[in-house]
Amino acid sequence: MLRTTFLRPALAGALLTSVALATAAQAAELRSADIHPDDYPTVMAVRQMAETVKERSGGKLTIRVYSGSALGNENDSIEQVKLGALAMARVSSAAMHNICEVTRVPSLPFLFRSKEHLHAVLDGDVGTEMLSACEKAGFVGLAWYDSGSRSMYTRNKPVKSVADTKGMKIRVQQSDLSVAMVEAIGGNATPMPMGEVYTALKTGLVDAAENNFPSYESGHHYEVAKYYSLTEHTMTPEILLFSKRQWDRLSAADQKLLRDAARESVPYMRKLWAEREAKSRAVVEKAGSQVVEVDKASFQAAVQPVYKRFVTTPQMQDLVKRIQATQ
Ligand code: GTR
Repeated sequence: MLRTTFLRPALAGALLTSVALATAAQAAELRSADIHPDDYPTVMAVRQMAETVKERSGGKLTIRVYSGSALGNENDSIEQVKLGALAMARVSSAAMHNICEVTRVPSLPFLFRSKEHLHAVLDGDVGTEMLSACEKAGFVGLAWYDSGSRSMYTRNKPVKSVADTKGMKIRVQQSDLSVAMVEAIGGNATPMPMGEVYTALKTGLVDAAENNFPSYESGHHYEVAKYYSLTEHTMTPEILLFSKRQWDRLSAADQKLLRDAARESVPYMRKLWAEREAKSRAVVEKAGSQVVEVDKASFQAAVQPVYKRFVTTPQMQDLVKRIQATQ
């Protein structure tokens, strides 16, 4: 039985409604959360997956996507997925770092040489192994989605080399690895959810943040931090998670259908992502953001200790080696 007492009243209501509907119509509505708005590639890709699932199941299985943080921030969604109150969540894999340590691997700084290298890894055995690594923690990984490269952006002065980040207050995702990366470049890391970053930058609670072009643009961070420095320090991918509790109640045929539909949404997502990256960059530049070239080698040298500290198990060491050897 689900412990709905853990949930907010609205959420518990939605859950009961969907359970009731499922019983009435002998159909199951799966709910999926995303913090991004409707026109963001992650949301559009899961909606496409939903169409595939609906069509192939003859309407028996449906997925309703709640975008724009309607079900809370990423940590809230992850918690609900773990409890089985929510079927799916598309989150940054960084939001899983402290829950399932293997997910730290694809966030290691300067690990991927290019987008092609990232895709080769995520589409191969290493990607599959990392996707399935969180089952014990309660999460079935359905797909990796693109998130480009994350770069540093600042309010007051452009960052050109690692000397410039010394002493800066820098917002990071809520992950020990992200905190350590910023500390390694001399910054003071301030972890917080994405929804608080705009105000933190605007009020000067932080001097800087880091993200890809689409999130820098869609979160309006460019309005309050106009120097975007191409540090490209990590290529942390997005991950589509399914609740293990709900998964175990599905038939093998439905599980296969969901896995296939998720996998098939990946090429569509990548196409949307490439378009959105270019579009977002154009939007922010038009609005006055300065895109700055940096001394990347200085950042790369500074973050090396992070590998030793966070690549802690034989499995993670093996994954890193295989990633580095992937052509
Ligand atoms: C974005 C990612 C979000 C969120 C955000 C953040 O790139 O798509 O899921 O994790 O970064 O920095 O919090």
